[in-house]
Amino acid sequence: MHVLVLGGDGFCGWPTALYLSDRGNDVTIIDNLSRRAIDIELEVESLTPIRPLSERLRVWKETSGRQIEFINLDLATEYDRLVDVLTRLRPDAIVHFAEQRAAPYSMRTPRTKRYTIDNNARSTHNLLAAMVATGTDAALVHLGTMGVYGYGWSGSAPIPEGYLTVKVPTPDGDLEREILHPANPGSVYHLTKTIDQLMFAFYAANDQLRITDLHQGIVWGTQTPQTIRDERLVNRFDYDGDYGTVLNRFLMQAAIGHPLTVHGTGGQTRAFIHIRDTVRCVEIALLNPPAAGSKPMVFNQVTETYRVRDLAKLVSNLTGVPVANLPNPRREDEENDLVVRNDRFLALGLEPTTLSEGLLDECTHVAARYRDRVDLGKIVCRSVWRAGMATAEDLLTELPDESRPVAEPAAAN
Ligand code: NAD
Ligand code: USQ
Repeated sequence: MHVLVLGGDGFCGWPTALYLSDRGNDVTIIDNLSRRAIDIELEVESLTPIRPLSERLRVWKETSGRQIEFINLDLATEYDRLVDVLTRLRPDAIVHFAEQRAAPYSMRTPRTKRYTIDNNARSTHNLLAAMVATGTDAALVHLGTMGVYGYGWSGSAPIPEGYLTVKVPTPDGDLEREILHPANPGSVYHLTKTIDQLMFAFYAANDQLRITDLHQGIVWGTQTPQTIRDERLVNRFDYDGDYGTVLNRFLMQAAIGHPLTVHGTGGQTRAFIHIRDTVRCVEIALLNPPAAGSKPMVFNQVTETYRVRDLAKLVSNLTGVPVANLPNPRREDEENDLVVRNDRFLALGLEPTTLSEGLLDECTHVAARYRDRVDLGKIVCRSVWRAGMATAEDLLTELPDESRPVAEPAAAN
């Protein structure tokens, strides 16, 4: 199969491109390297030393014998070039990771809010319009988010995979309808994913595009069997206050003896998946596309749910690093339940990697190994959701003295 991996230089896209290449597919990465540019803007680097993309691709060819092509293209602004690429390559499948994906970055300033909407909505729409214009009948797999459902909307009722059956009262009795689950985004970034959903529904109905939307939870972990083959293939590991996701941040913090930065009570329950399972799920979705004319197929791409404070406790017990409860810079419920259906992936053969298997390995082999690269000034989240909420400075001064970073990193025990 010829697969285009849009956003193939990113945290999820890079290991997916390698995995699909390793499985015998012809892979072309399309990326505008904007994520690397945002690192420069935020003056932060991945905890793991990621190599330039040309070097990554050269090393992959040396270690696997397989070639991955790269096209530097901005999906949001270079529509005509995208049309040319689709016309020339005639892909069998397209995986779409290419969006600005950090909620805190999307809430940072009016500029980053606008950039996130412009980049994400235009990228997705350009892709759909270009597929129709070029008659590209590829299976399209998009990386969406669990955050489209919101948290706590349905209490302890399980979140279905994308659609909800509702009853509409009429004078002749109730009509049963299946509708997209109501959207309840918690950030401008999450809002873009709810806009994507509507575009997918429209293009699947109007143009018979075959679309799968993966509502993925928070990805943790770093390496896959492919990225671990050579240090120059290492995957990125974001730890900063904007791009670092919660569990990877706790692992990095434990490795340097920084108190674990729990926002608020830590009662927020979220869904998680290991990066190794992300790449497998994408392949499963590619191999099981919906039929032309069907509505977009939605999979909940999650394997476990945890409360943030329970994750912190788990990491703290493993490493001896204390937990610090900071004022929550976000606007979110202090406590929520989250029960998620993920029957589809399990039925199609996914065998999940659980926290209990992978956590110690990540602590010792990744976070501890690269701890000298941490910039302490980048750890606390600086983006706040509304004017008047605790500022970065407030957050920093709230950190109790006894919880400040220690010189000696804690060893995993
Ligand atoms: P990432 O930022 O590491 O990678 C995204 C890649 O897309 C980057 O390499 C970036 O340069 C590229 N890109 C962005 N805009 C582009 C454009 N206009 N044109 C071309 N390339 C562009 O993000 P990630 O963590 O790999 O996430 C990938 C996808 O998965 C995102 O859509 C994200 O919303 C989704 N997702 C991620 C997580 C997670 O925990 N990381 C969880 C759920 C869903
Ligand atoms: N949190 C802390 N301490 C921290 C960092 C985060 O308590 O140091 C809390 C946050 O307040 C939030 C939760 O942990 O309640 C999750 O935050 P996160 O940054 O790990 O995840 P989120 O902002 O939701 O975004 C990430 C990815 C995004 C993806 C989403 C999946 O960046 O691309 O869509 O996870 S989901 O959360 O399921 O919507």
